[in-house]
Amino acid sequence: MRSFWIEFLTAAASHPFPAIPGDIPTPYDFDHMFPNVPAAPGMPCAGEDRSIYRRGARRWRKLYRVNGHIFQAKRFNRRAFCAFCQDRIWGLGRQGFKCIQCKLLVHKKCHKLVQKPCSNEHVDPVEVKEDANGESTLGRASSVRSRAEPEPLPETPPAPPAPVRAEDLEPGSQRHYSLEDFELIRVIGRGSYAKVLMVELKRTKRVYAMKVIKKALVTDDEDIDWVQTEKHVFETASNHPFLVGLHSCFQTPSRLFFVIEFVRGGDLMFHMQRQRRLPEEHARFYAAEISLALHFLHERGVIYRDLKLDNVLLDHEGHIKLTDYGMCKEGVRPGDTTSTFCGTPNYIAPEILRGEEYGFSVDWWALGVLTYEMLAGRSPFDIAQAADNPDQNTEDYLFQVILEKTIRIPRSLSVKAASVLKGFLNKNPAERLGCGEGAFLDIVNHPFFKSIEWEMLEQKQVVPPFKPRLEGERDLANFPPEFTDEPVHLTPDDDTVIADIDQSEFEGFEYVNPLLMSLEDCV
Ligand code: C58
Repeated sequence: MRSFWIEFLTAAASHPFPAIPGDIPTPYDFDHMFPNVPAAPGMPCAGEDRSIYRRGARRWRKLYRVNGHIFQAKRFNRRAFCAFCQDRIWGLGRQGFKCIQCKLLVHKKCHKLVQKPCSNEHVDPVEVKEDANGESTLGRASSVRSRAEPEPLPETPPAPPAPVRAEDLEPGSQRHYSLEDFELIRVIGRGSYAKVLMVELKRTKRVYAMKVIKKALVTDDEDIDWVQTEKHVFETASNHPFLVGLHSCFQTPSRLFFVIEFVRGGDLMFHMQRQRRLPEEHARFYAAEISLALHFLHERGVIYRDLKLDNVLLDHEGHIKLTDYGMCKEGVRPGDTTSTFCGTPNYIAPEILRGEEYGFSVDWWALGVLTYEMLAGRSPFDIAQAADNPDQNTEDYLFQVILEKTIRIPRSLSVKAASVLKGFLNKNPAERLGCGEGAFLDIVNHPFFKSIEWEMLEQKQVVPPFKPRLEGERDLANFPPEFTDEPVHLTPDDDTVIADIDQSEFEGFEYVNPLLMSLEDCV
């Protein structure tokens, strides 16, 4: 008999969506949203609703339990032999299973036949823990630093290779960047695997976002695949106006760095917190620009899988740009499907929850959730009223609601808006808007989008409905305030951790975007 567990990693919770109508915070009163003191650290304040916090995306991994073993699918680079049939484990993909406790290696096809019980079942049970955010986590999630924890001493940057200047190189060859080239300004975001900083390239004084990933967290084979995917998607995305582009990649012994073009106007979550809900005209504009970005990715075989308010950034004019390609799936052809259980709880499509194979449809579902949030000022699966009942405040309950509850559309919305929401939020992916025969044309031709001039929109020729107020290049007014006191430095490298990292896995990670390089030289 096969059973599987689903392990997941949590991200830091962050700032709340104002829960009370009319209670629109000004940029400066976030610290006073919940003026009372919680009964105990980590407990909610009176009136605090945990369902409204930002939640990070996660990748779940399936764990197969047989005879006390807890197997996880693995790809093996080196010689590995099956403990059951003694044959070599080889081939492409994740051909083998490894027990996370006793490290036993077997073929996927042999794992159910293993007779030998796990030798150290008692040692490392995968138990449910509560992390600092009150979110339940399993196993590996304990390696996730919570925001409440103070960071240790500043990092002395590892000795960089002798700096090479662009002028010293042969024409056509490019230098790589290193941590030394950047001034770290502040922390602007955090996910389950990554921390995102605002940085300045010292030479040009230009500002960038820098996504920092600890190698120790990505040493699993499937995680390394994911780093490659993120880089490929960045390369593709650099050609689209509504997707953030990559400036460069580099590494230190402990970390990987993605230097990303900086988008200054904050994210849609932050803007929604000020607006409460958006006029239909505004929501239509954002939903249409997002549709173009998703369609561009889909045409290139990429499922985005992490559309949410936090990942929709606004540029200085008010156009959108999607960020974070860490959840993307690449190499998907029309009709192809995948089955990884991943995403951010509130936006996960029913087909993923049902454990079905899925394709691009999951992104259109997430666009439905996001558009609903823009128009209604709350999630379609709002379980705010259930926040006091612990049984109804769990992820399982949220998933049950996504799977079963009929979505109620506020009567204040127009017929066309209600229709587009019902279209995207169809629980059957085969019937969902954007997923049928007509696919993208069905979205383009939907009455809700009638006033959109799609070609003009894609060329950024349509004036956005809202222009973020920005004083200067480094104006912080549009940024979520929750990271303001967080120290910006990186923790020092730990030699024992580094010793366990197989650096060959990250060979060739360095990259410089030739287009952005030449732009830089213009200044
Ligand atoms: C924004 N939600 S990738 C902060 N978080 C992030 N911002 C940007 N990229 C990423 N220009 C993130 C996160 C990623 C993965 C882990 C979770 C957080 C970004 C990229 C390019 C700006 C930001 C909110 C925000 C937007 C703009 C400035 C400051 C904060």
